[in-house]
Amino acid sequence: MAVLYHTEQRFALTKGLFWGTVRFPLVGGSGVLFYKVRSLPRFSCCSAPFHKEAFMPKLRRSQNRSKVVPLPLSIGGWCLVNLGQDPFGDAVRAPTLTDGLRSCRDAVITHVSFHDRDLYPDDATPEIIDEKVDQVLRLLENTGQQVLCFTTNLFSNPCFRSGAFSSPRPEVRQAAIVKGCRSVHAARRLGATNIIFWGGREGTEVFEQDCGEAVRNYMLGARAVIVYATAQGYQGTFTFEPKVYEPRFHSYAATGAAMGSAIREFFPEAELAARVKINPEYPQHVAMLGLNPAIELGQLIEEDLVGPCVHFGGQPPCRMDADFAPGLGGSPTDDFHVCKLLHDAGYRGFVEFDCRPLRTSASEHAMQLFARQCVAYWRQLEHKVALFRRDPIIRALQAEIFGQPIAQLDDVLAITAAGAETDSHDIIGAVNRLPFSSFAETAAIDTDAIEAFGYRVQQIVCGTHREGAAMFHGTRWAAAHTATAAKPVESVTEEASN
Ligand code: GLO
Ligand code: MG
Ligand code: MG
Repeated sequence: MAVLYHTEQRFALTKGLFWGTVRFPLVGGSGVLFYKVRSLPRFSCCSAPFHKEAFMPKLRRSQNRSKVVPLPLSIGGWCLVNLGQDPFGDAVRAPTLTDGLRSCRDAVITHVSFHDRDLYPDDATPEIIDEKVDQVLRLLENTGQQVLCFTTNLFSNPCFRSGAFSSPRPEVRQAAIVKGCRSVHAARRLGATNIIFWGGREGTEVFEQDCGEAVRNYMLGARAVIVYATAQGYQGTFTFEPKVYEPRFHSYAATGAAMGSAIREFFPEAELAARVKINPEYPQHVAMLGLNPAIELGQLIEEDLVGPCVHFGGQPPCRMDADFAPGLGGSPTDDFHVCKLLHDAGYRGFVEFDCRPLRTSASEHAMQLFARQCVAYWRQLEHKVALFRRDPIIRALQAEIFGQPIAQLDDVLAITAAGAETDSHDIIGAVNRLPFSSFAETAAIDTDAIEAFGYRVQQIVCGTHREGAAMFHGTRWAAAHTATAAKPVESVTEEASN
């Protein structure tokens, strides 16, 4: 019979309020849990309610012109104490959490996240956990920062070498659930408002098990922790953090889309679906496979799958997870589009830096400069989003790229979005009313503005937008160029203009 702690009985007498109320199927055995999960209501395309309003946005987000309000910032506590070791070389620095937190506070990173293992050993007793949590709370009181996320390390302990929630061995899956459930207490005490599940070991090299069953076990294991946390009164949110590979060579539910699909399948209840989301890591976790973060993020936002934080850093494409400081190794244009997508969607969650100084930075000053770079780079991106929104050339280009709405097309989309219950005559009639004349006429539409848009975005990202405006002279966007030259674009973010 699995128990959360061997000392639970004794501990329940002294701290009955928290530990004494553990009445989860996990404690009594896995059979009950499995039965309950199997009898979940299933989602299906046919039976799920279809709200057409949700699919018919009134406003094109990409033309959002509102003021850019800087997003709040957080950092992984594990990044601050990174020793710079790698599989081939030893530690090169010994930064303290206190110094790291101070550097971040000075750079105005107001929040920090922790793994259980960052604070206490995997086999820590409840007394030791409380002691360590108290220490961290005192430290944070001094630096004035708050905890954003708590996360269970299910990848370092050798017991998780065959996977954690998805391991083929039930003993290992049980250990993962116990460790995840133990984290709930620390998460609550630290005031973490989100719990992250990063499945570093949830994968395979030789396909020793059915990959579908592995995903099911992964999700049901995490679900056990989530339902347990809720039963314990935890009111925060939960996020899964997908990563295309590494440390396993093939990871389960490895992309935002795969993870989103798994979340819908295994968290079908509205109350859970509203609290179980994704915290993507951009660009690292997608660019390491050559995928584009903006493509993934756009879809996750559209499907309301982005949780209360997004991990951020720097990544050369098609390389192992680099976790460089933001701006190093990757594409500033892709980073700009990530920032723009979040702001266009009105995202108010945190940008959490999950990255670290290079191994060549071995002095005690490294962390300070690194923290400043994280903040400065993100604020620069926000500044550029503000410039983009106010840029008259961009406006002229967008007007052409998007053209004018076609009322009959909107009718077809509204009627078909309403689902199969709509009268078939209405559907057929609406399609027949489309004012389509010929493919040749459609092909004659001028789309030159699309490439020009790419040039202008590149100028804004590189900071050459003022002189670059001259390049548009003589084009049909020249009037916009004149306006730009006459009236310099102002910064609209407070931080950005500092
Ligand atoms: C590794 C991940 C990892 C997670 C962390 C939080 O590539 O990014 O750092 O973000 O464990 O769960
Ligand atoms: Mg990562
Ligand atoms: Mg991460």
